[in-house]
Amino acid sequence: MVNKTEKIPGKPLCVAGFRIFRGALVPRAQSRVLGDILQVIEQAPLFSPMTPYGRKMSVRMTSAGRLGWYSDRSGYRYVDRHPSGTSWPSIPDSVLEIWQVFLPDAPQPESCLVNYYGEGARMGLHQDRDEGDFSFPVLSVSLGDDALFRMGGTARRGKTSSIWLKSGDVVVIGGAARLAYHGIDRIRSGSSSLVPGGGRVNLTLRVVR
Ligand code: MD3
Ligand code: FE
Repeated sequence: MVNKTEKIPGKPLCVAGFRIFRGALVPRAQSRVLGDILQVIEQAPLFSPMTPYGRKMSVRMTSAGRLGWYSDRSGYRYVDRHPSGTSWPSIPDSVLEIWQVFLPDAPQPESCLVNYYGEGARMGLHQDRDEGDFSFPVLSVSLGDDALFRMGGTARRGKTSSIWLKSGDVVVIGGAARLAYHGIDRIRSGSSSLVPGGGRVNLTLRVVR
């Protein structure tokens, strides 16, 4: 149910190691994965992390797997529990299957971050550097509304370029791109009817160590 055909967008993001597989998940697969993620959210409800600077993030989050990403006044980090005190639900098989197809030689992911973007939610330009090991790629799955994704290089002030990520797109980020600055500028609200109540769900699978 996963098409592993690489479709580089018209205006490619020219950073080595950034690979986008447009429409890798057919609609039936998108529904199955989303259904499994809605069950994760039932067990580990979405919350709005506080940045170390004391601002509430507009993206709501939760996680599956041994470790989940967390942030508060003490900083960004991976923790083994949801803020409620229970351990994170396990990563659904439908999600592990996608990792297996794209990264058959990598170890199993230890974390599946679930990002929910409602109307007006965004994610500022940042690097992902809270993991102990950057040698394995990160895999992202987009579900629901279109998102304007921006990516630069490894320097904060470098040039950036943008592409729209759509429901069913899979992105594999490795090599030089692993430490590139990136963010989500905005969501095209109402562009997809996949997520009940609207919005966008992004899954980010990682080997954390
Ligand atoms: C490029 N999430 O959770 S996923 C994040 O759509 C995050 O929710 C975005 O950035 C989202 O940290 C983007 C695609 C992605 C993930 C990791 C990357 C792109 C990346 C790491 C390095 C460079
Ligand atoms: Fe990120």
